[in-house]
Amino acid sequence: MSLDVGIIGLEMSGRTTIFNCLTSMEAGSGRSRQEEHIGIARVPDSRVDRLKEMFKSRKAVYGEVKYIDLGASIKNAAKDFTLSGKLLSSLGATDALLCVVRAFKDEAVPHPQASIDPARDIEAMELELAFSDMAVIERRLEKLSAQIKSSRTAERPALEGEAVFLENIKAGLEAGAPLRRQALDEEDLKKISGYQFLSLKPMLTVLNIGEDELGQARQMEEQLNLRFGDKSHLIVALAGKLEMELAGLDDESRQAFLDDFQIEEPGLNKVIRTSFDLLGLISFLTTGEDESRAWPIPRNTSAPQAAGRIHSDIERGFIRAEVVHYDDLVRLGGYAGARKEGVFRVEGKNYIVQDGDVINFLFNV
Ligand SMILES: Nc1nc2c(ncn2[C@@H]2O[C@H](COP(=O)(O)OP(=O)(O)OP(=O)(O)O)[C@@H](O)[C@H]2O)c(=O)[nH]1
Ligand SMILES: [Mg+2]
Repeated sequence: MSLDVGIIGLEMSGRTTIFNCLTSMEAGSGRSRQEEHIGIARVPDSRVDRLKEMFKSRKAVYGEVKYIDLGASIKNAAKDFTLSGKLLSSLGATDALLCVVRAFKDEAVPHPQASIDPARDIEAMELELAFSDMAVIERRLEKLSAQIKSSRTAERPALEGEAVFLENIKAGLEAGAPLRRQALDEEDLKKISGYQFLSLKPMLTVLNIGEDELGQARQMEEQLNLRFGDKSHLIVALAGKLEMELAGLDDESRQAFLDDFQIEEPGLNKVIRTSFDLLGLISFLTTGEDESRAWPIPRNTSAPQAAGRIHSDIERGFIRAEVVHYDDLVRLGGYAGARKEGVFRVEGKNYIVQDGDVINFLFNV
């Protein structure tokens, strides 16, 4: 299962630069290139590397995130009907949004608003998402009102109920609350799942900072998170241009570079991991001669459903799961130790898989 993340942001904010770092691609950046790029990033997971070493697997396989750099901005799309249809259908199908906001100073790179002000730009992006959703709601309300007029009495209450509900969430949007921040219960969410609302999607805002701002990065993140963050919107700082240089180095030079700048890990890893967390995903692990591998799943996935990620046959023919947590497996040096300590368990079909479970599924087809 790969996760699809759509990259949005103002023009010349560094979207393509960050897309290139994330996916190790070399899409052309600068001067408003409007084409769409798609690339895959691995979710870094040191547990996979450790398992590969312990069990001498031939390869390591990581979870994946698919990033889509849309090229065009939502704002331009608002002026252009064909562009907006294409953009909205690409964005609507994503699992989450990554919004690039410029913080770096560089006279050579023009800013559409002519000055650098990340808070203003975050607000502007939130507004663009809200406007896009309001337009979708208005179109639906127009249709509903015609339907209500021509409907039979028995059908009317349901249609009227939908209209009231849509009016309510639209009022929320107008008052400045993105849908992800409105109190919607499971039933509400089911009602609107077909609309692919943008302000409902989890969002990661990447503050594209200059390397001279690395010292203040933490503080900038904190301030903006306090003001704009919520449980489905996180703001992280990343030095886009520096990261791009980092991505082009071999492992050894990269480490030297990180040490020089006193950076604990490449900011990209943080971005990839955070996109993953934001979506409420965890990973279970498998290991063997062939491969050690991380399998991303939503929280609260049952053992048979998790098995289904590997192959539908394993889900259908599920018998039981042999489970040992990664931490125990490593601490006790392998399966023999884990069995002796009693931390090697056999779980049935109601077991809810936990992050870091190393699992062997037994099945029958
Ligand atoms: N100094 C500096 N320049 C950067 C940074 N990130 C991007 N740039 C430059 O800013 C310009 C725009 O970057 P892009 O990555 O193309 O931005 P974009 O949002 O994809 O722009 P368009 O798609 O053209 O609207 C390029 O010339 C980049 O080299 C940064 O962190 N620091
Ligand atoms: Mg671009």
